[in-house]
Amino acid sequence: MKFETRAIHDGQMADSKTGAVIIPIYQTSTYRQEAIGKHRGYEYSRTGNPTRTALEEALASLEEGKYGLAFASGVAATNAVFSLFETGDHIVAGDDMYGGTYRLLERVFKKWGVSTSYADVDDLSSFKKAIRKNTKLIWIETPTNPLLKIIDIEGVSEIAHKHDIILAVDNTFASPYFQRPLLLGADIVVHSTTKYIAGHSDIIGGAIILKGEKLYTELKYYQNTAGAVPGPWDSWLALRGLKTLAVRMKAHAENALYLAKYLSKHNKVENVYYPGLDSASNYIVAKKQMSGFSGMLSFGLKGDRLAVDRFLAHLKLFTLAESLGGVESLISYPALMTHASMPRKERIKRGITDNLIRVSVGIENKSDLKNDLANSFKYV
Ligand code: P1T
Repeated sequence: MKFETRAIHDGQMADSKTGAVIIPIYQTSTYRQEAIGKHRGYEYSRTGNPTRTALEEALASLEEGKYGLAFASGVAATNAVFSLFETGDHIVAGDDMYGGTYRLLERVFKKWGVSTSYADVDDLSSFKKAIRKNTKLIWIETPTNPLLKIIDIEGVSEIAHKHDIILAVDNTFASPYFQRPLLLGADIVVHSTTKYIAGHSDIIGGAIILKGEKLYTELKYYQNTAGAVPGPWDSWLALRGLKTLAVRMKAHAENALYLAKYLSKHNKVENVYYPGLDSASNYIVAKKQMSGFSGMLSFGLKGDRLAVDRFLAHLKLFTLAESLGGVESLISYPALMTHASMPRKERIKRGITDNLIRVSVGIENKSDLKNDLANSFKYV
């Protein structure tokens, strides 16, 4: 079956007892056992819950994996992956990534003796150069947050596997509709399901999708042991969002390309970051590994922080907020929002400048969106 069909049906068969077409919200913490250890596959909802199972199976299918694991947040899923390692182990990560992932590596795992080196995401060979004898994981996001850089997944996978290193890809920005890293050589896919998967800015959630049984067994054990699982209500909302992922992603991408083109011609815009512009430095790789360019873009405003404030203050449709991937358009200021945990020097070095604005393009009418931006530019 094709993606659109699987998003609606996989893992989501009609309820065998009642015929309910939609998987119920199994709002229960525990399950009756007929005798000690004799149960129907569920004992306790931290370990497993049927609504969560449906979400895990649907995600595994859409990412072309064999196994899915749902978590209470994207960060909880990321934390589970990093927890595979121990003191003395080393991680190589791309140098453009969600600030919260950077914070987890630098403020939590570092003090436990798991160190990280950052590779230049624009230069494949820098991943190879960053590898040490004790490197166990390469971690990348693509497209990256917030600069929308594209990393060649197949290229990094070749480097990782030559050195017996696990490759994990955070696929949050692309969603499985536009990119399936497991088919490109990744061992682990991570999502913040808070974003495009759930799609309506109403839950916090995360997921890991895998193709190999060994990693699945380890991470499933960790999921139950550490316990950062989503409740059935949030699992159900993520599943409900998932059903329309394909139609939403097409609309997000169409609107984002339209706005990226508009912004690149605007005299108050210094530069635009959107992988779908054929002028983008990473367009060729993006075209090779993605079937569309998703709904995220960033741009540098000509001017200083005050100009940014004036621009943001006059927007009516775009809401100033963290997060992304919902049907409504959001706008954010990475320097003091998503990447506030990164020291300024480090942030500037990575290109997250004081005039950078990030846009999560929603699925409203694209002319309305453009007009809202056009009006605000008048005040810059
Ligand atoms: O917020 P949470 O569900 O825990 O997901 C963390 C996360 C993981 N990976 C990527 C690529 C992300 O962008 C995020 C969260 N990002 C935001 C909240 C944001 O506004 O960028």
